[in-house]
Amino acid sequence: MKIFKLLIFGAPLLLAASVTGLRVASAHSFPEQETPSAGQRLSAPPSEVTIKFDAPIEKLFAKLEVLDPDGKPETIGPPQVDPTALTLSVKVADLKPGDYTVKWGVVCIDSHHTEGSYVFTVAGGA
Ligand SMILES: [Cu+2]
Repeated sequence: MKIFKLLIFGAPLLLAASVTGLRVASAHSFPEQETPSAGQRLSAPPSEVTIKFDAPIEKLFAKLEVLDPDGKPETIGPPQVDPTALTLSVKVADLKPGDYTVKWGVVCIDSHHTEGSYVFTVAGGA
């Protein structure tokens, strides 16, 4: 009876452990290098935003948005994934001084989803 109970209550734990183990063991795509980088203060506006990932990403599901201080998209055209499947980039409009939020979402080749956001600043003329 004790063993039976242990099995019942142990199963979800075991499942949780194996899922966690799987997530740790397999490749996940996380940003390795961001251009502009998180928190960076630029004296001149960038023409594009690029994120290099540490593991290949699926072209079909890659999302990259650049939002101005009012939350308005400032990207030009869809984001591009380079042939190595490691770099995601998007062209941006002529950005005025202010804080810009970069929001990204990708799916790695073993289908895990990762996403995040960060802010960079285009400095004012004054
Ligand atoms: Cu993965």
